[in-house]
Amino acid sequence: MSTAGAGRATPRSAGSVAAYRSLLAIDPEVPVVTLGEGGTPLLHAKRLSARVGAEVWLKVEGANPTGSFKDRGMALAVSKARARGAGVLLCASTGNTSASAAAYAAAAGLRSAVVIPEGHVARGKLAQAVVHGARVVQVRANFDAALAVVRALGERAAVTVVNSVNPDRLEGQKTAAFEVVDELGDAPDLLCIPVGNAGNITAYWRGFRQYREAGRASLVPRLLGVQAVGAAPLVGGGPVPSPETVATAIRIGDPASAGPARDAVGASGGRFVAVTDSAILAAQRELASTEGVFCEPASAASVAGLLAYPPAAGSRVVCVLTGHGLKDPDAVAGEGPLPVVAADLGAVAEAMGVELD
Ligand code: AN7
Repeated sequence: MSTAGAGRATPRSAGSVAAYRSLLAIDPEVPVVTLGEGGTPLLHAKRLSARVGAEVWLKVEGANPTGSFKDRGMALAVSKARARGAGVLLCASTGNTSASAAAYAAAAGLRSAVVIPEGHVARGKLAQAVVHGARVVQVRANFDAALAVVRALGERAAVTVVNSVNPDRLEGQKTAAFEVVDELGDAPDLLCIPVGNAGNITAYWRGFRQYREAGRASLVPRLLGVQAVGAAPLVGGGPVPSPETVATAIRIGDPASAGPARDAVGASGGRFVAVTDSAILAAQRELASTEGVFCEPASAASVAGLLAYPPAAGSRVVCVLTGHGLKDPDAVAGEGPLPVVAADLGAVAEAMGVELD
């Protein structure tokens, strides 16, 4: 799979838009803004595979430049926005979109502003928005209210909204599905993916469909869309006014892409499921300690969903790990105090539990 402009014939650092340009809606003359997004690892999860009796792969989207999958869509959206003469990029965010928008705005020489729910954005993500020079506005409300304000601002002010209500975002995010198929040689049987605003699951579905229609894949996967129990509008059947979950990235009660996501999951023969916060944190810990992959809580929801709803024996499964664990170090505190001893051979050996001979 390496015809020019489709598949990774281009160098990795040229980014996902250049790699798949001929398959994406972007005019040939538009210069690409890139930080080298895409080309992320697809790792065979040996212990998880053995545990569920399937062939499980991890799509490690935390390896993107700002540490989440948002960079794929941001690269395309910011490229097109700059070409159209945009000045200020604006988004509402639970954290990762704001980090990505701020970084790509900086790379493009544009300004950015982000509206976030006060007190519910993980520390690493907030640091990214600040260091990349975004104007950060916190609102005393949740993400859904922040997005409503941003959409209204998009109508009334000279700003370009780069939330996934901007179709260029989902267009760029299709590249993750392309990569999965290019690497596995076909689409998997099942895709497990966390769902917040429901853009990414929609984008994967479009990508898989496009590849099957182009004859690059023989099937499309069933979609397992995973939400947190306290923020599960697509499982419960309606908006959740006060969503709550430790996975702050997906603390969303009224997903903007609910309609297309429902259509995608239905057409795939899949389903939406909800997992508890404790199952999310347990899955995060298990991935980190048995596979060596540290993802943020929202991302671990995909694996928690897989464990709660095991696939058919022997099926091929991809779990999308949407963001890096370092985004949210506070989510893994709560270990109790770690031992502190004198820098002394005997004391350290004893604290480690090893015998000296
Ligand atoms: C790590 O950054 O909505 O279902 O404002 O950061 O496409 O919304 C983040 C979402 C999953 C859910 N995993 O994806 C934002 C934001 C991580 C995320 C999701 C998000 P969508």
